[in-house]
Formats: sequence, structure tokens, C-alpha cells
Amino acid sequence: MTPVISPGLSRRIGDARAIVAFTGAGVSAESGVPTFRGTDGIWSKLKPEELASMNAFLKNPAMIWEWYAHRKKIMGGIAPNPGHYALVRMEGLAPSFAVITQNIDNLHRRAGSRTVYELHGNIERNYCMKCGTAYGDDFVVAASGVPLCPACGGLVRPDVVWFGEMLPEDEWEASVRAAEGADLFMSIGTSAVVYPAASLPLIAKRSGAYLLEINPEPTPLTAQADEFLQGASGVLLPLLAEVMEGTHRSHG
Ligand code: BJW
Repeated sequence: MTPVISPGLSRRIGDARAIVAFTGAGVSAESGVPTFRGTDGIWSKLKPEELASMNAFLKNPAMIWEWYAHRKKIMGGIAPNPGHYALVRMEGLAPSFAVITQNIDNLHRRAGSRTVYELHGNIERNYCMKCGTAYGDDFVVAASGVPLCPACGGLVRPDVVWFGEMLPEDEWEASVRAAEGADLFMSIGTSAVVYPAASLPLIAKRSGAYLLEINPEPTPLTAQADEFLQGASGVLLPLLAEVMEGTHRSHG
């Protein structure tokens, strides 16, 4: 059953000056992108470190590229869902609004979100590990197999963040600033177990934000949340956007 948005939460949403939407794989699930963890997750059979790490890539670049080629294909054939579009509507109304995403699928930007911080990279970008030259997907698809840099012969890899790697510094710093300045912080569709990203809701709460979590299942964050809305983001986010639009209409 879809939870009702309480009058208290409606007031919070209407009054919020700085809103952050922190998103994970669950937000793209209704677009057809498999999540990582859980029974249907892509890691229910494989260990994350065996695929999403530099060791795994160096050990078997062909296998890792096959995995990414498969996922690039899935992500090429999908579209943003009502959850992504609801965040765009909210951004149009809030004085300050940022999407901080762990997703690499580019769906927030494709939906029209303007302020998007990508913490774990973007699957549509690639770069040479030796000289740093950036490559688009056309190059990778044309290479078929393990792409090598035409400039220096180095291995080309997807521009995503693997386990044990640092997050992009600019995106991370901007995300921390946004979390510290938020008065409403929404953690949406993430299992909240991968750090340092998972520390952002706690940073926001410590800085005074109201912490709202949206997920069909409780997570390790749920006990810290001020409010937990249990359900799918593609259903709940449009309801929140509607509430926000109503508040703004009534304020004239
Ligand atoms: C729905 C829904 C619907 C479903 N609507 N919701 C011990 C303690 C603490 C930290 C560590 C530790 N040991 C190691 C670490 C560090 C490590 C880490 O956090 N590990 C933990 C897992 C133990 N972190 C790192 O290594 C990070 N770097 C780092 O720490 O740098 C410093 C450092 C440097 C050098 C040495 C040591 C430290 C980097 C992390 C990079 C993560 N990368 C990945 C792969 C990206 C590339 C790719 O995709 O190929 O990012 S892992 C994967 O997990 C991906 C995701 O962005 C990330 C988070 O997953 P997410 O989004 O939460 O997805 P799920 O599947 O877990 O959850 C989906 C949720 O949706 C579920 O809750 C569902 O219920 C819900 N849902 N349908 C709403 N319709």
C-alpha cells in the first residue's frame, strides 16, 4: 500500500529552502536497470570485488569489458521513469536543489535535472589508464573487445569508481557542501552501505537537515531517518512533487 504523505511532511517539503535528493540503484530499477544487492541484484551471484575493482580489471580486462558492454547495452535502451521526472519538477520549485547520485546511468541528466553530482562516475564515459585521454562510447563499441588507446596503447577503462578507488574530488566536495546546507535530505533507493557516499545522509542530519528515506525495504539508515516512506520511488516521488506544487500554488 502506498503511504500517505503526512501533513507534517507536506509542511517540511513546502518550507524547505535547500533540498538534496541522494539516489541509488533503486531509483533506476523502474527504468529496467538491475540493482546491485538483494535477491534480484546483479551481485546476488557474483562478489562485487570480483567485478568492480582494479584487480579484477587487470586480471581479466576482456571479462570486465564484456560485463560493461552488456550493461552499456541495457542502459542505452532505457529511459528515465516518473521518479526521475518528479525530481526535475521539484528542482524547478525549490530555491536550492541538488541531486547527488551513486548511479552511473546518466538518467537524472537525461530527465532534465540540472544540478547533478555523480559520485561513482558515468558509464557513457571512458578513459585511458595510461595517458588519461577521454573516449566516448562510439570508440569503445567500434573497438569490440578490450579497447586500447590509439594515442599511447594503454588500456581504456570505463569512467566509473571501483572499490578501493577515490571518488571524484570536485563531485564529493560539492556533495558534502550540499549535504551540510540541506534542510531536507532525501535518501532514495539506496541500500546505504557503500562508503563514503553512505555518510552523506548522516552529515546532513548532523548539520540539521530533516532526513527522509524512501525505499521498499528498510536499510541500515532507516533507524536514523526522521521519516521512512516505504515504497517505490517511481510512485512516491511524484506524490511529493505534487505536494510541493500544491504548496507553491497556495503561496501564490
Ligand atoms: C528501490 C526500488 C524502487 C529497489 N524504488 N528503491 C568497511 C567499512 C566501510 C567502508 C569500507 C569497508 N571496506 C571497504 C570499504 C570502502 C568501500 C565500501 O564502502 N565497502 C562496503 C561495501 C563495505 N568503498 C570504496 O571502496 C569507495 N572508495 C573509497 O572508500 O575510497 C577511499 C579508499 C581509497 C583507497 C583505499 C581504501 C579506501 C568506492 C566505492 C565505489 C562503489 N562503486 C560501485 C560500482 C560502480 C561502477 C559500476 O556500476 O560498475 O557503485 S559499487 C555499487 O554500489 C555502485 C553503487 O553506486 C553502489 C551503491 O549501491 P546502491 O545504489 O545503494 O544499490 P543497491 O543495489 O545496494 O541498493 C538498491 C536499493 O534500492 C535497495 O535498498 C532496494 O531495496 C531499493 N529499491 N527497487 C526505490 N522501485
